[in-house]
Amino acid sequence: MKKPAVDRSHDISQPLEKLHANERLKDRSNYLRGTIEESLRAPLTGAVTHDDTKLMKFHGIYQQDDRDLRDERRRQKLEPAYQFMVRIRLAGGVCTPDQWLKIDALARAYGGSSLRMTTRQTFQFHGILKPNLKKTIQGLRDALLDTVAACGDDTRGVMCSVNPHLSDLHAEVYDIARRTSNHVIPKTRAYHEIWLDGEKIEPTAAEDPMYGRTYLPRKFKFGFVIPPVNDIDVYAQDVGLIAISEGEKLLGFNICVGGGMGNTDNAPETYPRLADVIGYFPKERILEIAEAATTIQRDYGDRVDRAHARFKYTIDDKGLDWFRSELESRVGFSLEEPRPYAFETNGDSYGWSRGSNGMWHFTMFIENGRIRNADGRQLMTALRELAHLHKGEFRLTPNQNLIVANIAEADKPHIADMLAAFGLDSSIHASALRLNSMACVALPTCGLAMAESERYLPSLVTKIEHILASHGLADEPITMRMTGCPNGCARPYVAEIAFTGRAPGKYNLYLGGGFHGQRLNRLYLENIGEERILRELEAIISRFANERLDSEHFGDFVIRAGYVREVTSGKDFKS
Ligand code: SRM
Ligand code: SF4
Repeated sequence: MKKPAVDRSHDISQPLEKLHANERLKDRSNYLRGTIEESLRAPLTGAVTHDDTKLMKFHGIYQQDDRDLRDERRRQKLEPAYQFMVRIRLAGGVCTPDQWLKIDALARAYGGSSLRMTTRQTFQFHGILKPNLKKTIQGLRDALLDTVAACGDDTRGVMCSVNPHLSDLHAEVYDIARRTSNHVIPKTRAYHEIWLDGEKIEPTAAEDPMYGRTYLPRKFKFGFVIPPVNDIDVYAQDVGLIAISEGEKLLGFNICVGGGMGNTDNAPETYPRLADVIGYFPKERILEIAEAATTIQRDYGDRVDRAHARFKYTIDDKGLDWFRSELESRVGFSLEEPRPYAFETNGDSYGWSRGSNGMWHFTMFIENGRIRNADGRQLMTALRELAHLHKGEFRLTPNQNLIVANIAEADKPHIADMLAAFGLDSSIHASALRLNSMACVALPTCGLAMAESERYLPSLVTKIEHILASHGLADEPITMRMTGCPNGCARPYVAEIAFTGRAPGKYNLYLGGGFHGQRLNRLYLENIGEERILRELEAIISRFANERLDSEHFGDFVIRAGYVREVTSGKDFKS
C-alpha cells in the first residue's frame, strides 16, 4: 500500500511519541552514549541492555549469540552465548600491511582466529566477548582504524571500485571516497569517551550538527564506481557516484539515487530497487552533494515505519524530480545532464595485472570473504606472512576478494613465490561460477538468518559446476549469490541466479539479474530445497546450452526464454 507523502522531519518539534521507538531512543541517548558504559561494566551477563544494543550499532558493534549453541544453552538454562560482531570502517577497502597485521593479531586474540571480509569492503570480527570489546577497539585505534558508523542509522561504509589498472584514477576516486566517509560520519564524542577513554564532555547540540539528535531514519550508503567495472553494484547504493573521466583525468560524477536491496518476503510494500541516474556534477562539489543527499534523507525519510524508512522509499514516494530540485536548492547549483558511461561486469578480474603507473597487483579469490586456517588450508597464516613481506597496500574488493596492490617490479618475484608457497595463486583457477559467487555470513552469527549461506553455498556451487560442465559450460561466468534471509546482504537481487533463505534448507530461487548489476532478478520458485534447486537448474542450463544466442548471458537468456519476466522497476519486482 502506498504511503502518503508526508514530510517527517528530523526536527523534534514533531511529537516524538508518534515516531518509531528507535527515534525516541536516539533522542534520549545523548548523542549515542546511552548507558553503554554501564552495560559494559555489568558483570553478571555477557550481554548489554536492549537499548544499548541499538546504540552500539552506531559504534560499529552488533550483539549476537552463537546460534549453533542456542538450543544446548537453553537446555542447560544458561543465557545465550552472547558475543559481538565488530565491523571496521574502511572506506574503499584499502589497508596497509601494518594495519593487516594488527587486525590479524586482534582476530587471533579476541575474534576466534577468523576474519570476515564483507560485501562492502571491510573486515568483521565475530565472537568478541564483552570484556574484550574495548581492547579490540583500542587495538584498532593503535592501527589508526575505527568502527565509527560501520553500522547504525547513519552513513555506512563508503565503497569504492578497486580498479587495479587505472592507478591515478583509482587513487583520486579512492581519496574522494575516504574524504566523503570522513565528512558524513557522526561527529559525536561518544565513541572516544566510551571506547578510547577520552575526556568526557557535556553533550550539546553542537556535537553533531549535521545529524541532530536523532541521526538518520535508517542506514544510508554511498558508493563510488569506476566504469567499466561495476564491482560495487552502484545501482544498489542509496547514492551511487559514477566516475566520469577523460583517460585517467577525473572530471566528475554521474549521481544515481535510491538503490537498495532490503526486502521482506510476502510484504509487497517492501522491495529492492535500483538507483536512477539523475545528473552529473564536477568532482569539486562532492562533499556538498554528499551532505545535501544525507540531510534530505534526514529531513524527509520515514521515521514512523522502519520498514519504509530507507531512502529508496523516500525517492519513490516523492519522485526523482522532487529530489533533484531539493538537492539543487541545497547545494546551490544545477546538475548537468548525465555523461555517457558503460559497464561490462560487476565481477573482479583475477590474477596479475599491471597498473598504468607500472606497479603490479594480484587479485585472489577468497571464498565468501572468510579468512581462517581450516580444512587443511592455512589462509590466515598465509595472508599474515604476505603482509610481513608486502610493501604496497591491500584492497578488499566489493566481491569479498583481496587484491595485493602496488607491488614494485623488483618485489614481484618474492610475492609470487609467497603466493605459490601457500597456494594462494591457485585460488584463481576455481570455476567461473565459483569466482562469480558470493554469500552473506548468515548462520551461526547472524540473528536474522533463516537458512545457511556462507557455510552452504560452496557445496551447492560444486553441484552446479557439475551440471554446467556436463553441458559444456564449465567456463561460463554466471553471477550467483546466496543470502540466509531476504535482507540482501550479498546483493542477491542483481545476480543472474540468487537464493534467499526461507527456512533451514529452503530457499527462494530468483532468476534474471543483469550480468553487470543493471537489472533486478525476479522470484522464480519459492521455498525449495536442494534437490528441486538442482533439478530446475539442470533443465534451464540444458536449454541455455542449446538455445543461447552468441555471447548471451544466462540472466538475459532466462528472460528471453520466458522463465521470468524482466523486472523494470522496484515496484515491479513483486508484481
Ligand atoms: Fe547486511 C543486517 C551482514 C551488507 C542489507 N547485515 C545485517 C546484519 C547486521 C544482521 C542484523 O541486523 O542483526 C548482518 C550481520 C551478520 C553477521 O553475523 O556478520 C549483516 N551485511 C552484512 C555483511 C557482513 C554481509 C557479508 O556477508 O559481507 C555485509 C557488511 C557490509 C559492510 O561492510 O558494511 C552486509 N547488508 C549488506 C548489503 C550490501 C551492500 O550494502 O552493498 C545490503 C543490501 C543493500 C541495502 O542496504 O539495501 C544489506 N543488512 C541488510 C539489511 C536490510 C536493510 C533493508 O533495507 O531492509 C539488514 C537488516 C536491517 O537493517 O534491518 C542487514
Ligand atoms: Fe544475515 Fe540476512 Fe544479511 Fe545474510 S542477508 S547476513 S542472513 S541479515
